[in-house]
Amino acid sequence: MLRFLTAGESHGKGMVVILEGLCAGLPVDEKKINKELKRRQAGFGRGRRMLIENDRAEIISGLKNKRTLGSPIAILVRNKDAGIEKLHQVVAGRPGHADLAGLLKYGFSDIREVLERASARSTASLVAAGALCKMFLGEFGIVLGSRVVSVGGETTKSGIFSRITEAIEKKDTVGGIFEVTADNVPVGLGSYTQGDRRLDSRLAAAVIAIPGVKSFELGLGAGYAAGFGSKVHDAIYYNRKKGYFRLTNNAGGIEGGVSNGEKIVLRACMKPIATLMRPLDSVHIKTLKSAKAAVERSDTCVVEAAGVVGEAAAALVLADAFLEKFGMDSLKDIKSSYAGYIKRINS
Ligand code: EPS
Repeated sequence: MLRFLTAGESHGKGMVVILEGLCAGLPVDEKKINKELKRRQAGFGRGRRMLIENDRAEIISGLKNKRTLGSPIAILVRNKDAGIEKLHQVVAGRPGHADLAGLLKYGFSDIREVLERASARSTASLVAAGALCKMFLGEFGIVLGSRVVSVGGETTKSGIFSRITEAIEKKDTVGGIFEVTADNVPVGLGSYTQGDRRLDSRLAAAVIAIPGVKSFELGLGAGYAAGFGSKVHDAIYYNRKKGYFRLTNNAGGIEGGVSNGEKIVLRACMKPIATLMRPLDSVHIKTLKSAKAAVERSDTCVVEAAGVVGEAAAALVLADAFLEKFGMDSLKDIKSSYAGYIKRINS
């Protein structure tokens, strides 16, 4: 239903996204997109690049009078630091980055040609597209949010802060876990009928596609491995006021690949950024002699920003599944289809 493509190099003219398949008639508030872009740039541990950039969305197509036309929506986020042609060569791959594999795969002689596109700057495009999806989902009361669960194994605010400070002082980097939630998702998005239709497989693919994400969990996640079935599954209850309900949500809002009406809760691990100011051993790609990995300006910790990107990834999947269930052409039609469905569910 919903497709998107991103383009752009980290120090090229800008980051681009085309989102196709969003219905006509959706009111679009550009300020909300910029707010999301700003959230992505924030967080303790972000690098100096974020002091240079002030990401703003320029909507190139797909709108008239601040409403979607149902045609592809193109958004440009310009880079202020756009000197790609003048940047120095990179000759020793950073362990953990796409550098070496990308160099060998595409037959380049400069790692710069890999890292410009492999950069997590591409997530600005994703967040811009996700912001539109959040606006669409908001029409139906669906609200997404995120939080940092842990950084470097620390789970308290002060512990997280000191772990990042420690990494800054040691010229190291640190990763962590972020959580994304979606409230008010109706029962019935996604399907158990085919693997690629499952809402959980679609969310997993979207979240794992975020640069640096190494694991994905839904609800209790790996915790399911430790408990008996009688202790981990969410018992079902019913009363006239609430309809069906649960007292627990270990499933994270999805059963059998279908949303079950509970809050969607997913978690993902963001690895420590691969660019180290005290670099690991690597190999010089011209001499093949031992060398220290390239040192580039980078971030110390991006777990908070990754949560914002995770929200965007989840919003794209949920909007897609929503359009699939309720129609995709006009917001008005989707609203009546949704109202009819909710009426049937409630009866
Ligand atoms: C990023 C921009 C990049 C990095 C970071 C994310 O800017 P620069 O490379 O000019 O410092 O700060 O990218 C990476 C962590 C990475 O591994 O590529 C951004 O806009 O989020």
